[in-house]
Order: sequence, then structure tokens, then C-alpha cells
Amino acid sequence: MLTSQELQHLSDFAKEIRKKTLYTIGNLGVGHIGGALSIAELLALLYAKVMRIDPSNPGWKDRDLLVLSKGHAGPALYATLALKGYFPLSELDTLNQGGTNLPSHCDRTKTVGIDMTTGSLGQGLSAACGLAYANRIDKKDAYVYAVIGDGESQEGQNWEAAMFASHYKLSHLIAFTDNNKMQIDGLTDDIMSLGDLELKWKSFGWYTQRVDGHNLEAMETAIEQAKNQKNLPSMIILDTIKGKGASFCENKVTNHNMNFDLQIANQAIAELG
Ligand SMILES: Cc1ncc(C[n+]2csc(CCOP(=O)(O)OP(=O)(O)O)c2C)c(N)n1
Repeated sequence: MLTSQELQHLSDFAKEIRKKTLYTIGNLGVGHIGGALSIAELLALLYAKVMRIDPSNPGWKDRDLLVLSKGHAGPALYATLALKGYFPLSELDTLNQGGTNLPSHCDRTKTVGIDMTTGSLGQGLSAACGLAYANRIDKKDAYVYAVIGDGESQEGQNWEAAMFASHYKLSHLIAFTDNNKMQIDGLTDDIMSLGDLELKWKSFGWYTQRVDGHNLEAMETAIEQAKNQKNLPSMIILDTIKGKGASFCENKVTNHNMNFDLQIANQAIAELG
């Protein structure tokens, strides 16, 4: 359970992640703003409360790991890592430019603090399974967290990973679905409906919960419940809003990979207060 100070700190942190993400993409002029803003609370909670990490020792072998399988949301994770001190905030100015350490999609060989290279959708959960399985072999009690998109859930490889994780009882794998109901070309329900996602994950043998992905307390409780499962991998489906917090793009189907400049970014940053 979060104390009121923790709650305040985490909601301030999520707001800062949104502001830096808006700035970073606005400075470049184009980027995946919608799916980056929908996971701001999740990233704040993971990096400021839940994950066992040490930004001054990013290669710490016993750390918890995050696989951001929806790697196009990289700018939100870069903002989080910079705010946590993994690298200088000024590096955010270089997003997706020649010679940068911050490509638009996550690359563990380029960016300090990125645990897995992602971007080709559908693959990250398999990588997370491998990491969790390897940790078990190495007798580590670290957790592996993974974030997949709802549109990404249409990729069949996720369901192979789902079978693997439940067969091997990967209780230290905790995954989230960013269920923002949209994908690149429109509403997930219009393009290829996912049906009852909760039932699907349950039937694949996962301990499955569904919470508001902008509610820090609900997410924290869900993660605690997930950690109480001794034999099951966990899926936490997060109901979120694509583009949350920026009125120029919030809940608009056009917000997937949007052009906008620093003037628009700064207006949105001012709105956040
Ligand atoms: C294998 C693969 N196919 C296509 C793409 C292009 N692509 C990037 S994001 C995206 C939509 C993803 O939708 P969703 O998972 O719902 O992400 P979100 O809406 O949260 O941004 C697509 C098709 C890709 N990155 N990888």
C-alpha cells in the first residue's frame, strides 16, 4: 500500500515523465506520443517504487528488469530513465537523431538502463520469459516486468510465450497489457478484436488482474498480489487512455505517430501545470 507521500511523489513523477516525453518528441517534431503517454503512471510506479534497481549501477546483475515490448513507446522510458539519473536530461534533445543513444525504439546496446531491445512487436514477452527462466536457473529472486500493447497482443508469438511462462511456472514474470483500445490505424476492436483478454490470459494459466492503468494505488496493489503468486506468471491488464494528459492528442485515433512541434508540446506541458 502506498503512503500519501508516496502517492504524491509518484503522481508528480508521472507528470514529469509526461512533460519530458512531450518535450522530447516535440523537439524532434514527430513520434509515438499516444502510446508513450498511456504508460506514464506505470513507468513512474515501476521505476520510483516497485523495481529493485540502482541507477548508479545500471549493470547490477541482481536488478529487476523491464522489457518494454511496445518499444515505440521508448521516449517515455527514456524520460523516466533520465529523470532517475541514468543519463543526463540533455540527452533527450538527441532523440532519433544521427549518432544518438536514444533511437525511437528501445535498444539495449545503445541506451544505459534499457534492458531489452524491442520494437518488432510480439517478441518482447518471449524475451522476458527467457530472462525470467535464466534468473531462476541462476537462483536469482529478481523480477522481470514486461509491457505489451493491446494491438501488439494480436501477434501470435505472445501466445506461445504465454504457454511457456505458465508451463515453467514463471512466478517472477509480471506482465502488463497497455489496454488503451487503439493501435496504429484505429480502434483495436475495429481492426481485430481481442475478445475477452482477461479470460484469454486466465485460460493460458496466468494469474490475471485488470485495473485502471492511471490509478497508482490500484496498480501497486495488483503488483503486490502478483508477487504473492508462487507458481503462476502474472498479467495485469491496464485500462488506459492513449495520449493521456495532453489535450491535443488525448484519446484521438490519430495520435499513434504524430507530427507536432515544440510550441504545441509547450502548450501541453503548461496544461499539465
Ligand atoms: C512486427 C511489427 N509490425 C508492425 C509494427 C509497426 N507498428 C508500430 S506500433 C504499431 C501498433 C501497435 O499498437 P499497440 O500495441 O496497441 O500500441 P499502442 O497503441 O499502445 O501504441 C504497429 C503496427 C511493428 N513495430 N512491429
